[in-house]
Amino acid sequence: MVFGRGERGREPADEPLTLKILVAGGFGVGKTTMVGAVSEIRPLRTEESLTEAGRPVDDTAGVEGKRTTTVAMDFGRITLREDLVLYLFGTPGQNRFWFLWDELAQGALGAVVLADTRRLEDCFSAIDYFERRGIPFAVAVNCFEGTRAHPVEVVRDALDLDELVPILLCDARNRESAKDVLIALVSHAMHRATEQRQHATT
Ligand SMILES: Nc1nc2c(ncn2[C@@H]2O[C@H](COP(=O)(O)OP(=O)(O)OP(=O)(O)O)[C@@H](O)[C@H]2O)c(=O)[nH]1
Ligand SMILES: [Mg+2]
Repeated sequence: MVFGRGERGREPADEPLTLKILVAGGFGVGKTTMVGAVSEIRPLRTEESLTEAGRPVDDTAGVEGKRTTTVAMDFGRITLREDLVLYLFGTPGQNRFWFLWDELAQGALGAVVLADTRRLEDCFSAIDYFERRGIPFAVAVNCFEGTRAHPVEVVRDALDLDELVPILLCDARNRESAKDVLIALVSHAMHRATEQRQHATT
């Protein structure tokens, strides 16, 4: 028992690596939907009803069926491999909840920024937030039905994204599709961490 944890009957290698991932993006882009689609535990949600009073600030254009909005966070968990577990934190989409972001972002390995090509500008502030803090992120374009399919490189140009930032088309309601986004993000973040470590030692 090299690491002296034998008395608990578990080798350190038995403990999966747990990583914190944020799911961010503008209002109504599908963050809660994505966390719910991939989570293997019943996701924690903090939804409140959208009200008539909130109509001037809550722009539901494009998601007219939307009845609720996240007021604190979503929480879910997914085991990507037996040795790799992701804890997912969905952010609230509305600007009035920005004050929660710093707390949610603490210790995050990276973030998924969900985008809707009908309202691409809604994800600018999330992208700025992660770029400024050096938090790796991937952009996932949530393909709502009836929206024009834009090639990812067109979206990359429109968002002025670095060529290394992964950008994928997805369906936030679909588990496999959302999982692919998470895998792309984790590989990107790990790759960046390795590069930074190499830079630090040379
Ligand atoms: N057609 C379609 N509808 C979707 C998709 N993803 C989400 N929706 C719907 O779009 C609406 C918004 O989804 P949410 O997951 O609540 O969005 P959100 O980003 O968490 O919203 P806020 O927390 O209020 O910012 C819901 O009515 C979903 O059912 C999608 O891929 N396709
Ligand atoms: Mg939500």
